Amino acid sequence: MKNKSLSSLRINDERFRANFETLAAIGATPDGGVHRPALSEAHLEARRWFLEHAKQIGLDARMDGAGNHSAVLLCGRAGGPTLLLGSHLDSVPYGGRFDGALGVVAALEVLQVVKEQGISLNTHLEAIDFTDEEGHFANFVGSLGLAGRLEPEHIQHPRGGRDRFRQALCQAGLSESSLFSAGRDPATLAGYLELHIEQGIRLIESGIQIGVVTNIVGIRSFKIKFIGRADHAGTTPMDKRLDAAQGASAFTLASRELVMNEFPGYVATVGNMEFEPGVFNVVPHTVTVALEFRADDDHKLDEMEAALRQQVSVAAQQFGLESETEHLDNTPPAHMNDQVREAFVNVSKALGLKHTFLPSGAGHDAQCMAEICPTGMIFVPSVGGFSHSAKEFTEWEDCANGANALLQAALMLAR
Ligand code: HGY
Ligand code: MN
Ligand code: MN
Repeated sequence: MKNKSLSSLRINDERFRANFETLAAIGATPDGGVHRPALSEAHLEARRWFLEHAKQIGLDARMDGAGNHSAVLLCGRAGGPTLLLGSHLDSVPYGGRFDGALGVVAALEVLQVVKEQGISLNTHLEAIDFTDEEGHFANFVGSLGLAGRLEPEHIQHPRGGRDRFRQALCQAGLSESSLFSAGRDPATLAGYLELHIEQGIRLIESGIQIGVVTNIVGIRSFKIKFIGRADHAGTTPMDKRLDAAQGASAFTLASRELVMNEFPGYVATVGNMEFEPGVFNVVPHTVTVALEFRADDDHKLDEMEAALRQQVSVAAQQFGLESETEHLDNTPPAHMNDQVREAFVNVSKALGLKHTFLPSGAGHDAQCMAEICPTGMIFVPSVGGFSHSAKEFTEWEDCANGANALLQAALMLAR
């Protein structure tokens, strides 16, 4: 096929939508969202769907040692590198149907179009679904594994505990050691492209269809224990308590003030607190706080970490508590590749779609892939900016625009 006719190629919108709906039914919640935490039964079912669908459309379906699921189309020159397209099929608990899933279904659709047209390219194409993008156990375990950047410390303290992680891996046909076998030789990779919903309001408010991502935030996460003493909730006077709940709460409130005043534009979140023993009539002896914070440069992350650690000490001291801080994850910020960005800009123009440049405040597998190959992302508008909730919604026309931009960018970079 000539370059000119390649540029007129489009995805099959009806088929793309039908596949998206089939997938959204797996782990569906009554409010229109999905509940597919990594390696849960619903997630494994979604992944079975991926493999079966890939086989049905004549792609070579595979799983690597980190559990990443791939569908490969050998459309490139013999021995040529592979251009990866994808995202993730896991969701946050009770999340939305678009986050991750859109990019995976779009990647499969792109490969199907290229296959049915019998197009020969310079590089092969591979649709990929990364494992645990949402960090149910360990942030980006699949893409870190593939990038050869997974270190033992990443899986030392999985969220939910190591036993549960090992058990979940085993159920998925994986093991802790297999995770380290997924590394790919960067020389075999032509790049990585990801279509995703914006998860914010910038595109929808400005009426722009495509956001070309410039960079992705770095994310650090910690578990912080405030440790006091269990006491009777009825007989221990307020001033005689070593109440872990007070320290955890003081820290939570202080972290907001700290970030708003000293790190404007950046974010810190206390996403969970576990109380021990966690009953009405006992002063809690321990509260474990789940903290993560984000910034677009490592130096800023260092400064935030130091300031937040200081706040932990202050809050603990205020209530006579001990504290322990355990470092869980550190995903560095990443820049998207200039050439890939340019390709997305050019295809947006050619498709008559308005585009703008946006940084990503959400984390993505693309930030791990950016360490080893030319990587880029595009966003499509999120109605109301909602995400990580069942209210997540993107107009279908925008999903289709994004998939066409992905198709055209893939063709541009792969030929
Ligand atoms: O947490 C994130 O930013 C992403 O959605 N995984
Ligand atoms: Mn997400
Ligand atoms: Mn996502």
